[in-house]
Amino acid sequence: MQIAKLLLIYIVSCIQISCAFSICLFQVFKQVSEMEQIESTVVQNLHAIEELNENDVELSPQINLKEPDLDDPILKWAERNIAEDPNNKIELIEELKDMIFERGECEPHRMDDAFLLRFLRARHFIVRMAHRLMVNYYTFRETNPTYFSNIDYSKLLELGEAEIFTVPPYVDQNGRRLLYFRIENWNTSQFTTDELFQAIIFLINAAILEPKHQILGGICIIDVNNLGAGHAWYLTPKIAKSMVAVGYSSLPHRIEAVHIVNGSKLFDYAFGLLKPLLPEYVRQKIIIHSDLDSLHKWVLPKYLPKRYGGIHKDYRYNEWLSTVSNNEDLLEEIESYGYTGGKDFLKSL
Ligand SMILES: *[C@@H]1O[C@H](CO)[C@@H](O)[C@H](O)[C@H]1NC(C)=O
Ligand SMILES: CC(=O)N[C@H]1CO[C@H](CO)[C@@H](O)[C@@H]1O
Repeated sequence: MQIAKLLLIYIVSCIQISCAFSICLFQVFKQVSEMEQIESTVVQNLHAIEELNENDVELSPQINLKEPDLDDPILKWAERNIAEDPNNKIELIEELKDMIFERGECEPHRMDDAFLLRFLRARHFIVRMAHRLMVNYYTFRETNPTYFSNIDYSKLLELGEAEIFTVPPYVDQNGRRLLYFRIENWNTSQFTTDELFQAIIFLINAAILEPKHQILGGICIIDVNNLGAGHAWYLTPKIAKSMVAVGYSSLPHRIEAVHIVNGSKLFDYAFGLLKPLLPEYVRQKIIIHSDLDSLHKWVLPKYLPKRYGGIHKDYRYNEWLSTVSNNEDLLEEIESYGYTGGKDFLKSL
């Protein structure tokens, strides 16, 4: 009986994952087909990162809101990889502004250069696509107010303590911010999916304030250890859609690679079904590691926690947030996102 029940749960969860993924894929396809052409450069991007070595990029837990100096090698990298050209940057920002007014599809809460630049950087300075991203961004905010407002900050802290998401205070060998997601730590009766999204969006919003992060993009490491039917129940089409929105289509950032560790049969099965359908550029960004050596080819052990064969302790994101919370400009920015009380929350850390 017990076995039959388990089997049933297993099958149902497989089906649910498949459904959710298909819908998810449909969304990805819609938004990504266009992305595909330009993102072929991103694939090279992943290889081109050797261009930067650790000597070029300093390690820093702080969020540096200043634009890189003109002689910073990161700007050369930006020119080659995301088409950021100091000679036409201002022009493109103006073009984006004009497009926002002309089309009237969104009403940005701010229109300053620094803000618009985030969208341009996330879309390789293709104005039309940066505009699309901006429309998506505001639509996402409007349709999912629970992800952005009425945040219970004590829950955000608890979630950090539970180490479901982690942002360590170091960056990887290429200067990229790392985000860890450990599914096994998610007790579904402790945190709702809304709370998970609130936390991840808050973290991304803080990270993307940094010009270096806007340029280089981030790295995501997903540990699917003990991924179970209990979690799979929550992977509804709405959640899948939100995952795509957060990961690709509706926030002004780029995820340069998603590393999956600790895969299971359940995960392999769901992913194997869908992999052939994934657009090339998304597929190339998702790397499933069967062992740690494989992960180390992408993220050097020097920039990993001990649990993944690295050298660092497990940090909580609370520690990272408390490091960045002494930055007044950053606090103002957080407030400007509409995070009421966000400033006091960060200050209290
Ligand atoms: C999950 O959270 C609930 C509610 O907070 C708690 O009662 C339960 O013991 C937790 N389960 C585990 C495995 O930690
Ligand atoms: C291959 C891999 O990443 N294995 C890890 C799976 O999860 C456990 C517990 O977190 C680790 O100890 C393993 O190294």
